[in-house]
Amino acid sequence: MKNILIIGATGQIGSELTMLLRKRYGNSHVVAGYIHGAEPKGELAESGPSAVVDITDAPAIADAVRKYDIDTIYNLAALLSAVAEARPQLAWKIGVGGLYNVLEVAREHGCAVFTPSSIGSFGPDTPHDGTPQDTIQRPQTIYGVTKVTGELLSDYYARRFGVDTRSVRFPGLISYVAPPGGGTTDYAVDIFYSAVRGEEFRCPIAPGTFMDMMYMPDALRAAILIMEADPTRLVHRNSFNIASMSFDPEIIAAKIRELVPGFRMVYDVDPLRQSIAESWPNSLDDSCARAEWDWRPQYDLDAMARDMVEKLRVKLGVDQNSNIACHAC
Ligand code: AKB
Repeated sequence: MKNILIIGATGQIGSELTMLLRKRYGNSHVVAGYIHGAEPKGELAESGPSAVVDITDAPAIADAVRKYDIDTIYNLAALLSAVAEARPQLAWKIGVGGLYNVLEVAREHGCAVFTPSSIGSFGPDTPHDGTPQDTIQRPQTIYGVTKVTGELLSDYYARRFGVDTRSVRFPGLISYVAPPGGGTTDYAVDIFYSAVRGEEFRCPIAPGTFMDMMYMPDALRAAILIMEADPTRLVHRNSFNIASMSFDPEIIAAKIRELVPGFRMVYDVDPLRQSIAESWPNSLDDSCARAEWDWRPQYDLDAMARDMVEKLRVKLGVDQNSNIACHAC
């Protein structure tokens, strides 16, 4: 990777991945692509180049690729699972039409492409425990349909045109820098904000509903590692199961209570998110990623929860002992 374009650079993953890639490859070599209304701010805006790149606008992608001599594209544009159900046509336009635009530009300009897939690419017929790398993928959400299509289309471009496409299936991502917005797994982020603010958390997912989750530093490492992996070792490309932890709301609430005594959670189950969660795996088998590009997570539930609480206390200006916003600090 010499010059990198990130499409969706101001989102939950993009805002952190852009900064990490700038540290690794040099600020001027990583272009933050964004859409109007989601402009980069602060360090993200000041530390390197940025460009308006709407994934539904193929000429705009090609212009940025030419202007910055791009050889690698991180395609992070997507509507997450719950919002995608409210706007299925837009989800397809961005998830599949957008990916097609990226792949065509990559084919013409010789770029490598990373496009995340998701645990959402699986469905109710998939084995739910230890979900294998290669298994049934019959999702019932438009989000999942776009993700499976994206996996197939990316593999097609690799086989047919030699485009270097690679991907991982992200679990729910837990982070404190930018909010996720619109996913089924968002509760695992929101619960930390409520706990650190000293508020009761209304959980939209029912007890006993397990999903794979991952702390953002591991997800970012995976996205970089897979793109730097030796291609001769890759049996798979689009897309690799990766995993680090799996929990239900009871387990994460109990873990948070160890760090924030007195934390309260009640259930207010959202039928849409609950039905999506039930159709997804409980836990993935990531042995192919481990074997083909040495994937290993660094954060388990305990390490993730400790870091999240610590970082959010600083971000929200909350006193560690009282868990009350401390405006004098
Ligand atoms: C979502 O919940 O939609 C995403 C995902 C697991 O892909 N976080």
